[in-house]
Amino acid sequence: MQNRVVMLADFDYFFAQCEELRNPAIKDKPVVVGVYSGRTEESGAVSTSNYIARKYGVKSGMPLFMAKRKLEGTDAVFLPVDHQYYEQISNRIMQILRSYATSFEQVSVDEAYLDVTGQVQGSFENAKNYAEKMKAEVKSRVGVSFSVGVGPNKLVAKIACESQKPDGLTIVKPEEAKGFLAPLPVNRLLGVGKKTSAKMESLGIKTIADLASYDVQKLMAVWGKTLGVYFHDAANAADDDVVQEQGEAESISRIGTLKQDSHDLAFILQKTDELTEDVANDVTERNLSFKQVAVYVVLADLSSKSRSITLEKPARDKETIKHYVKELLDRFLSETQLEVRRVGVKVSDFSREEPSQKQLTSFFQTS
Ligand code: DCP
Ligand code: CA
Ligand code: CA
Repeated sequence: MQNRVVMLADFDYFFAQCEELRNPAIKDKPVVVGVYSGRTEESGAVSTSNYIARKYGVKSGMPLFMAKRKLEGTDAVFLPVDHQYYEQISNRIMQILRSYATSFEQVSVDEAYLDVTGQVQGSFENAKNYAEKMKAEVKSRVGVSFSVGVGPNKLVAKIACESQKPDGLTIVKPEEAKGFLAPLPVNRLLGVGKKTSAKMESLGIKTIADLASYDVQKLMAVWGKTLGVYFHDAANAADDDVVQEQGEAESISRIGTLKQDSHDLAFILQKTDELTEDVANDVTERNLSFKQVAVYVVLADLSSKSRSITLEKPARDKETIKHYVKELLDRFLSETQLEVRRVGVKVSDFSREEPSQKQLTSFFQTS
């Protein structure tokens, strides 16, 4: 297999950093974001906290009353989670990160893998500059910092990223990967939880180096073929899991309101052309092709209608969208006297060249 350059980006103290973003006045104080269960004012758990609060011993998952106790006498700020807002910020960052990668895989609200092999010509020296540029762009455009791990595969990138936070950039070259993992405890590997690491310890396996040199046949005898081989490979820094988008969006759309209600095709097309630009950019960034184009119309009486067309073969360009949007709108306007108030453009029925290899990591995602 070709030498890959894979990155993991993980946003720093994410929910708390989002709160600092909209209220910079709290930046120098301990900030704790929590889920309030609502029973009493005190009950609930810490989602996350900024690094100032962490110095006092606050941790994710800790009961809020305990965090309050640890921060007694400070000017700590406690805030309830606002998932919608964090998702908005996350989407803006993800969109920028996506443009840096050949393939992109968002794994959670604050984490994504990027395959940048082509962009950096397989060079880990180039990858450093590239990651710095990416971090700087997100910082200046969104205002959020994140940590990056760079490695020859997802497994190494992830552990590299965890090793230096916040605002970290850790690069592990292919020839360094095994040595980098060697001294770490086995529970740093995805899929090695409390039970497994206890079992491993009873076999004399504590570090990843212990696991790497353990007889793979014996591992298979204990954990079965799939897991046994996985543990062996992972400990040896081997992972050929590809970076690929999960749960692809079913459609991409934009909607907007006309400056004034209108029945004039040319006037309405000015708006839909603008919307099409955005839709087409998203399509390009996600490396998709679509087979369906639709327009959505809200009329002056506030009734809404949509019209769609299925293409004979997949398309990916802006002009195709514009062409069919015009055709659909033209036909639609001939069927009604009412003026149009809002319009939307949507493409769907996506396809993309995708490797169909079953992912080992999805095996663990439920645990
Ligand atoms: N989260 C949560 N409850 C947890 C752990 C995390 O609600 N027990 C939420 C809040 C975090 C977000 O998920 O901001 C991302 O989790 P991370 O584990 O990446 O932690 P942070 O981003 O907060 O901190 P770090 O800087 O260590 O990545
Ligand atoms: Ca994070
Ligand atoms: Ca994370």
